[in-house]
Formats: sequence, structure tokens, C-alpha cells
Amino acid sequence: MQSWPTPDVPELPGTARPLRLYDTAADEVRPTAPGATARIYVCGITPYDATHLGHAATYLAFDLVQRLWLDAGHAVHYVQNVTDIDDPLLERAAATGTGWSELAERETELYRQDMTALRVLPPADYVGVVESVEEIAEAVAKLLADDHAYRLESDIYARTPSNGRFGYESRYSREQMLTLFAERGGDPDRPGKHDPLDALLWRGRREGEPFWETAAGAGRPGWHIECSVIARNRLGMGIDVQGGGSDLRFPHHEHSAAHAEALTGEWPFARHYVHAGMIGLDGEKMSKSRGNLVFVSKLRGAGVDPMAIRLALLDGHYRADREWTGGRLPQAELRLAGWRAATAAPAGPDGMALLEHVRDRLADDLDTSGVLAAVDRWARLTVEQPGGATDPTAPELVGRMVDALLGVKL
Ligand code: 5CA
Ligand code: ZN
Repeated sequence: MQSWPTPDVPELPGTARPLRLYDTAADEVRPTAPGATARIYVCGITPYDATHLGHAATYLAFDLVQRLWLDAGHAVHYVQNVTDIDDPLLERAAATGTGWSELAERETELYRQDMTALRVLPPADYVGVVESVEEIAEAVAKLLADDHAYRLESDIYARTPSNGRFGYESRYSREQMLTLFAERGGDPDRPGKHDPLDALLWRGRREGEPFWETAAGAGRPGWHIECSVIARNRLGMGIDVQGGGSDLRFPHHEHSAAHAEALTGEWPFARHYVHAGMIGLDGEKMSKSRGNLVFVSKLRGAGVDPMAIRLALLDGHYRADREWTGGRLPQAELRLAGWRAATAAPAGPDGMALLEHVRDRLADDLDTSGVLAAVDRWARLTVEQPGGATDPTAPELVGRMVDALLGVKL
């Protein structure tokens, strides 16, 4: 699939710190340790509705991860999928009288425009499920041949691994897993399954549903295997970060990892599993199924500066569940104006010292609140105490830093 344009990322003087991120599997903040090329997979959208602020917040978190690796001199190989065939997409298409692929194409294009406006770094490989059906089917056929999977009527299920590793990613008890599996697209009660937690790898052809003739038979891919295969075939195993929102901690990331590990016999699928918190509105998670959404495209259409949206979403820790409230945007607009005024000043307080502090804060599990407070302070001193602001290189450097590390173009 076509990705979107790459925003310019300016270079910065001095030395970056190794990035430390909270890893769900390890339950601690640990250093990432990429090679020359950092490898990251972030779960993409299911394109049946427009990008809302929850999606945007999650993609911004992983955008910062990449910006920090780039600052540290790594190349980055970024892969993202598009779940362009799945039950919710078919349901919405039927409900609105739209063709499912037309709906997917339209919403994916809107997402590209939103990501471009927000200056989110694009994936090098932006991969739809529809265009990957054959490679996914081959993996399903291999899992079946290797007895990691079994047939149930016209469908194929993965055997939940019994090697003691299943659950390492989410660290949930079996009881918690059963509850979440039922809530998040699983089918624990289907008769004939060997284990209620077994995940659907392949959905056999159904009357009236799209299907493909493949190595796994006629049908379409299950959800988790799509990400295992798209990621593994482009990035290999042991990727540096597998990312997504916290609603993907289980079952999606657990099963995706288990499928990839069964397929290759290698462990682990990812060295860090990183999850962004949920953005809520009126006390509930913002979600397409609940319909309590604030769309990026709507805000843009109303003339809101995308950089203010970006700043509003970075004002809070990426891992925390947080509420979108009406006051966030005006506050971000004020901040943006303040930073723009300060970086246009002839001089400001020591820019290099601020850069070092910002790098420290971001390398510590993306402490964006700490960064915003530090830049606010610098901007205030620049504007309020011109006599005390002695560094004529600071305004330009701070503007460049905010662009490179926060993705905010002033
Ligand atoms: N296509 C699958 C992943 S393979 C999917 O979950 N699509 S999605 O459109 O539902 O979500 C896209 C991304 O946004 C996921 O990482 C999801 O965890 C994240 N997300 C969804 N809702 C929110 C929310 N309210 N706050 C933060 N992130 C969210
Ligand atoms: Zn995924």
C-alpha cells in the first residue's frame, strides 16, 4: 500500500541517550537496544471510520520512539498494517450500503492525510491484509502442517502453546485472559475448540463474505496472524518494539507473538511490547463501536492547527489512560503561540542545556509532560527576561529540537 510523505527531521548537536521504554512483558522500564537499524512494528487501523484522537495519540507515541532512535543515530525500519478486511469493516459496510473495499480505501486515505498533517513519520512498509492474503495463507498452511494448528469445520485454529510461554507478553492469569478474549473478538465458547483460548487463524469461506482461494483453502485471514506474518516477513524475529494501544495487550499481541514464534521456532517475537494508554471521552474509552469520537479530520476541517492537536496529545504520559476535555485544545494553542513567539526572539537562555534536559526526559520512557514543562519555562524566560537571555543561538536550536524530537513544527 502507499504510505504517506516523510516530514523533514532536522539533526541536532550533542549526543542522544539510549531510549528506555516500559515493556509490558517485563513489567519494567528497560533500555531498548537496537542495532544499526531499529525495527518497529505498530498495529495499524481497521479502516471503517475516521482517525480519532485515541488513534492519533497512540501513533504519536510510536512516532516519538522513532525520533529518539533517529536522534541516537539509528536507521529505523518501520512496518505498519492496515486491517482492511475484518468483521467490523464488513458490518459497517453492510450497515451503510458501501462496498467494503471502497470503505476501507476511503478511510485509509483519510488516515494518511491525518498522519501527514500531524507530521507522523510514515512506515517504510505500509501493508494491507488484502494484499498479503497469500503470504498469510502460506503461514497458516505451515502451522497446520507443523501441527501448531487444527481444522474446525471450514476454519483453522492455532493451538494455544503448551510450552509454558503463553501469557508472557500480557502477564495475565488464565482467568483474565478468558474474560478479555470474549470481550475482544475471541470465541472461547465455540464447540469443538481444543482450548477456549485457541485463536482463529483462518476463516473458511462463508456465503456472502469476501474470500480468497489460497494455500490454506478458500476464506480469509484471522486477525492476530495478519500482524505476525506481515511483521515477521519484513522485520524478522526479535524486533525492537511491537507497539499498539493497551487494548491490544491481550489477546492481540499475545497471540500475534505466539503465532510468529510457532511459525519460526524462534523466541521472542519482540524484545519490547509497548502499549499506549486509552484516550477517553466522558469517562469512556474513545472507540468506533461506542461512537464517542473526536476526529482529527473534523478538527482540521474546523481550522485547528495540527501542531496544536499534536501538542495537546503530548501533554500527558503516553502510558496513562487520559481524558480528552474541551480545555485541552485552547491550552495547546496558547502553548504553541508562546513557543512560536519565543523561538522568534533574538536570544534566549542556554539552548544546549535545554536540549540535554529534554533528551534526558524523553529517554526516560517518553516523559513528554516533563519536556513540555521545560520548554514552557525556557519560552517564558525568553519572552519575559530579554536581558537575562544571553544565547543568540538558542531560539533557532530550540525550534529545531521541538521539530526533531517532538515533531512539532513551530
Ligand atoms: N487493526 C487493529 C490492530 S491490528 C486495530 O486495533 N485497529 S483500531 O483501528 O481499532 O486501532 C488502531 C490503533 O489505535 C490500535 O493500536 C489501538 O490500540 C489504538 N486505539 C484505539 N482506540 C484508542 C483509544 N481510545 N486511545 C488510544 N489508542 C486507541
Ligand atoms: Zn495488529
